[in-house]
Amino acid sequence: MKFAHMGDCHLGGWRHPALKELNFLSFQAAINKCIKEKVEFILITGDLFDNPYPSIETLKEAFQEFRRLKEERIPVFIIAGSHDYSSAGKTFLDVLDRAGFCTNVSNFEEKNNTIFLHPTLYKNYAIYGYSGKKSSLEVEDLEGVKIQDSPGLFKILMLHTAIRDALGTLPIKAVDHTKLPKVNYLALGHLHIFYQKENRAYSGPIFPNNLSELEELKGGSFCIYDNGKIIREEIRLKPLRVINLEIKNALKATDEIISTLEKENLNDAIVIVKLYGMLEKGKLSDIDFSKIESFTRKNNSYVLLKSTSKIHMPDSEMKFDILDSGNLEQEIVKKFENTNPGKFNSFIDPLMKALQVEKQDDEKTSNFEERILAEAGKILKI
Ligand SMILES: [Mn+2]
Repeated sequence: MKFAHMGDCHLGGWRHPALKELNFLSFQAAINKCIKEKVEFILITGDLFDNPYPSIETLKEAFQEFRRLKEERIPVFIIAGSHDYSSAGKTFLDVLDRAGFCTNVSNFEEKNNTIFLHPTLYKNYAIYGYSGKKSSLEVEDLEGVKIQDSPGLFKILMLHTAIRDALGTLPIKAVDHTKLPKVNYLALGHLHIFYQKENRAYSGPIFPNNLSELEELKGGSFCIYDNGKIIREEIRLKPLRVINLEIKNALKATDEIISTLEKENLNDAIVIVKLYGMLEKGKLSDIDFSKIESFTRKNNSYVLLKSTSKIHMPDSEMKFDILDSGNLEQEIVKKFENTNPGKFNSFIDPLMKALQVEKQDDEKTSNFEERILAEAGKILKI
């Protein structure tokens, strides 16, 4: 009895091409491991794709991996997550399902306000699933959920949701796992953590989905269930170097950052430069990031990521370099943040970036709206 459980693959996630690639390579590494371990099947607990309308490029890569699994005769059982399920109920997973590359196991009926799950049977397994929804709407659905019994079979329940036990006191809507139907294995997705207790587990994401996750998790993971044991498989394809540096003088910062980086082995690494502090001299635009980037590139780093959101200007009387319009936006936001401190300020920059995306030529307005809303929702964590 040996199967794999992965989820939150978020294929097509990340704007930066190098990280988008690493996200995919991590998925590929997980598939390689599953083939090598000769698992009987793979469970994917939602968020295979980062959005309900993946790009052609993302689809090509994903199909190629599903094809390898099909050739190896390793079936895939899947549910949609909060990211790959549109509010219109459409999901690209149904295309994969119809093409015979996976089975969407979210099969249920509603009777007197109760969700009743039907199993997908495979060998001596009964696999039940219920997809995640936007805004954690699935949490209410799952209250009182029932399953159609499958006597004598090993029962697996796949959910894309938050369970209270894994969250602690975080004020997020969550399911009480003790009220869920009793099964042999509860395969969870949605929370980007690795959690394992008794017969239930979150696999963790295949690859971290943003900068803070990357720092926290350092890489991706999934699980292999092997005769009652849940084994965590870590996926770390690149080393991570995080530089935290206080900057007071922006005019000297470029050299300071480079001399700090000189002490690190940057070879093939994901390099994160995090700057913080109150600027006493110069302004953010005095830091020459292209010089820093060419330094890291010369030292063969895989990618350079920078975070400057914790750099502050001393007063609101800032001089704007009107000619540099990209910088102007940033300076205005900084000025606003300095005079209006608040916990929502950290959303400004990512929201501005997210709302800059353009509608694609053949994309319907409603799809585009949904994509924008999903992106904004992700940033606002709603
Ligand atoms: Mn996710």
